[in-house]
Amino acid sequence: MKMSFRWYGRDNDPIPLEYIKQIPNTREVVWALHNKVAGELWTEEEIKEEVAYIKDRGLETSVVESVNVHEDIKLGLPTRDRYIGIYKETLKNLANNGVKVVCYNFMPIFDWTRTDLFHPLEDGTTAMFFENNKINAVSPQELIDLMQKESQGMTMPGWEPERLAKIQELFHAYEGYDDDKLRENFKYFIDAIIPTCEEYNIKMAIHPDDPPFPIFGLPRLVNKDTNIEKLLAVNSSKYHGLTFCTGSLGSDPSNPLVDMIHKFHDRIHFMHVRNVRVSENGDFIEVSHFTEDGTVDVVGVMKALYEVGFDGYLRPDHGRHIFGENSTNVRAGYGLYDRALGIMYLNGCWDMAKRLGNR
Ligand code: CS2
Ligand code: MN
Repeated sequence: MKMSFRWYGRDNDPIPLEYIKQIPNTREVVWALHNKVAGELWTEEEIKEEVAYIKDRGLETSVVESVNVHEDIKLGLPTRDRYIGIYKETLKNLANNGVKVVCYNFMPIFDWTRTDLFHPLEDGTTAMFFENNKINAVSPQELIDLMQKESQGMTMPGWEPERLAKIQELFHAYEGYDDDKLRENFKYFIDAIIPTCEEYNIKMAIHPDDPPFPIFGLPRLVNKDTNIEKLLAVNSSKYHGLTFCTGSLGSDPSNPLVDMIHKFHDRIHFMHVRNVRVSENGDFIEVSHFTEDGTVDVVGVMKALYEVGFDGYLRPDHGRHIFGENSTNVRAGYGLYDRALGIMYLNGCWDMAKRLGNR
């Protein structure tokens, strides 16, 4: 297991790399060129510069999250071939600079969605919250306004204003799309890029839909056991794999996370470990990594990973905002302290699993 920490880049993340280096067992920074919009080429020079900046500070750069997929590819428009060509070029450039794994998603229109980015928890901290009634009461445009207001002007990856400006057109374009149609377009994309991935030794790790149920009736591909099976079956190459996010998948408590790790482990290249607390009515809030704080069996997840011999990358996913962090000084879900505490908990679970062996 290789521990990692997501970082948004210099001038774009209040957390200095020097602090990340102080978190025990953490050698890898999960990075991206966050100024890039979907469909834009990441040039070798830009990649080299970012990689050198991180490496000069003593950290590694094996994982990128995310190279976003252009909407025309998801929609299967004739222009998709051009964007697929650019995507392959970006993958080559990343691989030539030592990148091993790319996390991405295939959700129509919206990336991750929450209704409240700084919701109070009973311990005096705040965390990201998803409330079904609130989602059901707003239009897509109102949701965008709400997310933008909540984030206090910090850009949120996957929520680029350029793309969201066209929200009505996009919804129109997806009319009549169901899961099968989206999966067909996914197959076209993955079949086209896998030869490049194999040749250059760079693995694709698709992130689950977040939340794992439909928003505004849009199709979903990566949300539960049976769908993940179907998704992996579209191309049998190991280079077509998963980011297994326990927070996203765990927001649907019917997902048997431990069993799923045993079932899909040879296709899991990247782990996001996060705990959530799901209420009876399906609302969920992101809590600390401590197992008892939420509904995700974090200890069971770490034990399962040890048992299957997981040697991929792992990061704590979102954390609470604690020790004075708030909407003015951190990116929602991506503060320093709770993710660092999370790492120490995950390190502890892993070490204990190792010590006990497969007992
Ligand atoms: C998610 C996403 O794991 C996360 O932080 O909330 O933002 C994720 O990074 C993307 O969907 C992956 O493409
Ligand atoms: Mn995640």
